[in-house]
Amino acid sequence: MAEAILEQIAETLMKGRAPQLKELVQQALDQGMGPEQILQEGMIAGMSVIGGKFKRNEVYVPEVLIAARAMNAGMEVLKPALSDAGVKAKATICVGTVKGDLHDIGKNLVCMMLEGAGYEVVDLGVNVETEKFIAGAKEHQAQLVGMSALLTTTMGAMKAAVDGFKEAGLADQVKILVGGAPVTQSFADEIGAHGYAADAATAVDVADQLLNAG
Ligand code: B1M
Repeated sequence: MAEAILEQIAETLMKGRAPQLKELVQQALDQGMGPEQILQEGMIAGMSVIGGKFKRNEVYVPEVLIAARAMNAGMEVLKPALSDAGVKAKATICVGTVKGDLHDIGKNLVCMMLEGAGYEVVDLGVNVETEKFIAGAKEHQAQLVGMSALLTTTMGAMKAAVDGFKEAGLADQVKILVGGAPVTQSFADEIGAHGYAADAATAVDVADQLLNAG
């Protein structure tokens, strides 16, 4: 019985059916199911399937965006129950596109996948200066900061931001994850970022590894 509704929640999320998902989440809560179980075994399970398919090019950006929108709709219903139950996010992550760069589609996708995996995500927006990354990480006590760059010309701003964290003495406390079309693992290593992810689904895996939050 419990398995059936959790499976339905995962399936409905994968299909991106937001209103139906809200109803199912409410139904599961009404049946007395714990909000964490609904989140982990229903919604996050569905989002993980979408993430895996996205990595294997079996689904594309629109499908992920639609599933993420459904996830957000389901979360509206689930959030009050989660906070009543004292369920905490896995960790807090600040994400932004670096200074000089206005591309935000990939960054938004990364935010959605991280949220879908149970992280509290603070979206710092685009054209984010080093100081704003640092202030954001401090204000929200983020354990990880994600930086996105889509232009070869803004990769330097990514290096400057990573250097800024080192200079501020935060490099040991706050892990830095970088990504974006021109960014590579070797560039990430060169600038001293802790992690690199080629796509939004891998960003979740790398965040889990860096934060031991799998
Ligand atoms: Co821009 N643009 N653009 N653009 N644009 C590119 C990036 C470009 C490759 C196009 C081209 O010439 N072929 C080129 C860059 C060339 C280069 O530097 N090598 C380019 C250029 C030159 C420019 C302008 C300079 C053009 C001009 O004005 N002369 C200008 C710059 C503006 C600025 O930022 N200062 C500009 C402007 C724009 C628009 C405003 C028109 C628009 C952006 C709209 C928006 O984002 N709201 C735009 C778009 C849409 C693109 C393309 C077509 C698509 C980018 C995109 O959203 N892809 C792009 C060409 C292309 O990629 N085909 C291009 C989809 C998205 C899901 O993928 O962002 O790569 P992506 O994200 C992926 C991964 O990279 C990864 O995960 C995501 C999902 O799997 N990822 C991360 C991303 N961030 C991550 C962070 C992580 C981990 C993974 O950890 C934190």
